[in-house]
Amino acid sequence: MAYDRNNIFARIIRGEIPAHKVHEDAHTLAFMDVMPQSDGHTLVVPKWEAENLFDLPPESLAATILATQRVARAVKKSFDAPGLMIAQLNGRGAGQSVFHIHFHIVPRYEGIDLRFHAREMADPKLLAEHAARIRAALD
Ligand code: DGP
Repeated sequence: MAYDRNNIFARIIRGEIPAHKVHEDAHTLAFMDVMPQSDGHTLVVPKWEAENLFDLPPESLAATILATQRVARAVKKSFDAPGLMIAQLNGRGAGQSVFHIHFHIVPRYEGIDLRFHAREMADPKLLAEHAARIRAALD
C-alpha cells in the first residue's frame, strides 16, 4: 500500500489538525492518544513518512525509539505507573488503524485490564491535563 499523505498523523505532524503534544524535535513528535486504553496513553511518531516499521530508515527509527524511551520515562513517572507497555502495530492484520508508524506508550497496573483499542474518545480537557503532566516530567 502506498503511504497516504492525508492520514491523520501526517496531518497532525504538519499542524493541520490539533493534538495534545508532549514532545517535539526535528525528527519526532509525541502526543496523547485521543482514545486512550489507559490514562496517559501517548503516541510517538517519526516525522518521516512511513506506514510501518519496515518502511522507516535507520536514522529515523533510532530517533523514534529514543524519543519513545524518553517520553515513556516521563509517562511512567507522571502516572506513577508500575508497568508500561510499548506497542507498535504493523498492518491491518495486526490491528493497525492509522497508517503512519507510531509507538504506543501505555501505563499498566497489575490486575487492571486495558480499555478497548481505538474505541472511546477521552474528554479533551483531561487529555490536555495529562499532556501537561507528562511535559512537566520530561528530563
Ligand atoms: P493503531 O491501531 O495502532 O494504528 O493505533 C491508532 C491509535 O490512534 C488508536 O489508539 C487511536 C488513535 N487515534 C485515532 N485517531 C486519532 C486522532 O485523530 N488523534 C489522536 N491523537 N489519536 C488518534
